[in-house]
Amino acid sequence: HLLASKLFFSEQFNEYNKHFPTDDFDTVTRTYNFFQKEKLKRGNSQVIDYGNIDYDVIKVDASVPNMNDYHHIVSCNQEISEKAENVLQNGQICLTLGGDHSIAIGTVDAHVKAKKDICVLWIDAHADLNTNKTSDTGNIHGMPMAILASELSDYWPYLPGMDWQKPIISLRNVAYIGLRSVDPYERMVIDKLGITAFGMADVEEYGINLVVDMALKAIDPDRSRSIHVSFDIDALDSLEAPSTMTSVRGGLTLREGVHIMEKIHDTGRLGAMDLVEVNPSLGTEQEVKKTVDAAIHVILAAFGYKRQGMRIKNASLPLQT
Ligand code: 4U7
Ligand code: MN
Ligand code: MN
Ligand code: MN
Repeated sequence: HLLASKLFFSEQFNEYNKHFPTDDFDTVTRTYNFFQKEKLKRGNSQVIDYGNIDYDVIKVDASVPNMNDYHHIVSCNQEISEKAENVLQNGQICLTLGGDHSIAIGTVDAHVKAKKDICVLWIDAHADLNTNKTSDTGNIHGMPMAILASELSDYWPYLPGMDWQKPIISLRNVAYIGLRSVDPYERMVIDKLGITAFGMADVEEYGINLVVDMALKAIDPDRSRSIHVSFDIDALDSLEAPSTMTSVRGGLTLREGVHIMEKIHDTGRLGAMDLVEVNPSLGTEQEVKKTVDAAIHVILAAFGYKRQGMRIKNASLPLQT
């Protein structure tokens, strides 16, 4: 069972990221590096680090109303899409670390281009379904699902510099888990289009195991699609993952997050995963460590690490010699 993953930390590409000291990113990168080398290998995974995303900011004169850091995000995502598609075309599972959730525009775009038939599991406190017209903040990390959705293409203005991206995923192939902070227009879209959406009340009612089963049944009924998991760390409770910008209390436990990803791994069809919104400039050092550690546990589960202990193939207990 050979896995390769792409790891990059999309750094400093939007307004608030710009103010972060690079050191903070180094801490996270080092931690992730530790996990990938030491731990993923124990799970028999081959790990390739494709490095960070580098990009030149595009030169389009036009800007789009109520879309913050538009030029950065467009340029960065074009680069992400190309790189991620390459990884996927090589038959590897593409893991993308962020950073702002807008990077999912590029990774989902790449996944659709590489595999055609995909489904998306969006694990998040938020629906990220705003357009520039409905967003209260203008923050593009609250918009990626709306940019990607074919059903919402008429609700966007022309997006300069985004011609490489077509709205390509039908919201019928998208399911949410973890929702607990949904804006009024987002609620309207979810209801009108009948999007599969499991909020925290559903996790309470059914339990996480059944919720994952129901979500997958809705978006991948024939068990044939390549699965894209976009995991926003703020899906986890604030106590589990404090170092993130838009933390909401009453979220998933780390155990529930890990359980979701163990089940996704067991499908054998994880195609790509984003782990986003980890923000090491927020909180105390201890809170940053806790958040990164939670992210690592979630990723490890996705790549086959088992809490009950890993099975060693064809091994016997070493004798004393
Ligand atoms: B995240 C918000 F208004 N909905 O659009 C918005 F509440 O990627 C939050 O899920 C978006 O963390 C959160 O700005 C984006 C807000
Ligand atoms: Mn979120
Ligand atoms: Mn998000
Ligand atoms: Mn956020």
